[in-house]
Amino acid sequence: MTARKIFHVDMDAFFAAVEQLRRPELQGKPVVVGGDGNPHKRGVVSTASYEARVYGIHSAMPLRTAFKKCPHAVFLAVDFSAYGEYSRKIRSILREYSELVEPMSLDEAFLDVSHRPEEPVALAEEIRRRIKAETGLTASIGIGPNKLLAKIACGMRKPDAVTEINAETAVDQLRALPSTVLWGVGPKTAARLEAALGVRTVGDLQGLALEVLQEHLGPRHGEDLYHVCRGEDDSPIVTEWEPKSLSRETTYQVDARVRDTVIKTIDELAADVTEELRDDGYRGRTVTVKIRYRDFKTHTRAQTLPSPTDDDFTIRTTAVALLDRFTMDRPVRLVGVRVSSLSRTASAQSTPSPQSQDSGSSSGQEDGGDGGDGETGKAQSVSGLSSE
Ligand code: TTP
Ligand code: MG
Ligand code: MG
Repeated sequence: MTARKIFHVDMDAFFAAVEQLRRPELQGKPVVVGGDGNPHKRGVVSTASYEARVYGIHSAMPLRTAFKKCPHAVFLAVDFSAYGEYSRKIRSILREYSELVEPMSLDEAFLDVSHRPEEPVALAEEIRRRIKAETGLTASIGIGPNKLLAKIACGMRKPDAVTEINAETAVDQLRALPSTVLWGVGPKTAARLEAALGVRTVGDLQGLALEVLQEHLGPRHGEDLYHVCRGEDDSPIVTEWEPKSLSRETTYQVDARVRDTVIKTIDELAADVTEELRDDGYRGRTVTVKIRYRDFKTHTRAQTLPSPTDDDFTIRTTAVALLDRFTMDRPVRLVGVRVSSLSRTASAQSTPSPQSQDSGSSSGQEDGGDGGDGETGKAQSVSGLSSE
């Protein structure tokens, strides 16, 4: 297997950073986000700004404890919808750099950038710059040959940093870290390993024989940890990709002979498909146009875009441009537009079923006519692409 390049992107003090962005007067101040924002009521800290962390406040701490540690901190209620909006923006930026994005939580994702030509640190810096420019928020990125090391690297230096662990030096770079940075070493396992074997660091684990680990943790977990403490991990990026398509087609009442009529239809169908794509929470990468001629011969032409999109203008112009790759030597009976290679945008909540949709109904368009919204009956703007 060729070496992989994996990024782990994690936003800095995410909920608190969004709050500080929305209320600039909170910048530079200790901000604690949790519960309904009342530190005298029950509830725990979701997160604290780095200014509040100085006082020892951290996630999962009771709000009352946080208040004792820093009474002058600003306490705010959790506002998931605001954080979700930023999360979606960030994911769409990440998807511009790779199709292989695995979201882990609202503020965190793995990204496989093995195919990218850029030097990884420079690429990570570019992504951070993009996130900062387009959201106002800072992110930290860990780089590694696998998910495990990318995630550990990300946690090593925060906030606002890029950290790389490479395969050759991983064993050394991990040595001094506490054993809990590893997958499969939660507080309970860590306590057990420390009590039984005096293990505190990853280096301590690296010094143990496979059999010793298996004896204490069981055959499976013991073997996993034997590899994990050496930075070995071959788990794949699990994406949200679904190989489906969305399409619309329309059959003319009277076969179309005029090129501009077909252009107008393609544009309207593309607009409809794009609208549906957005409503269902998808982006598409491949645009296909289908033409059925009067003699029922059916041809398709497709164009794959550099990255998935739900941009109305891009999809419509791509579809219309595909008409140049057909010979318009016969009257056209049916026109279809399909967008495929779909990826889910983070905003999608429900599970729609975007199968190929062919309404089969007729549009009522006629050659040279300017009416006809296609079978959906929606009046889409045509942005000057229709006849004259
Ligand atoms: P984290 O990425 O763990 O933390 P963070 O982004 O606040 O800070 P940093 O990454 O710079 O260390 O979690 C992301 C968000 O998830 C966090 O802003 C709030 C929420 N969260 C909770 O609600 N409860 C928790 O226990 C944790 C850890 C996070
Ligand atoms: Mg974070
Ligand atoms: Mg996180």
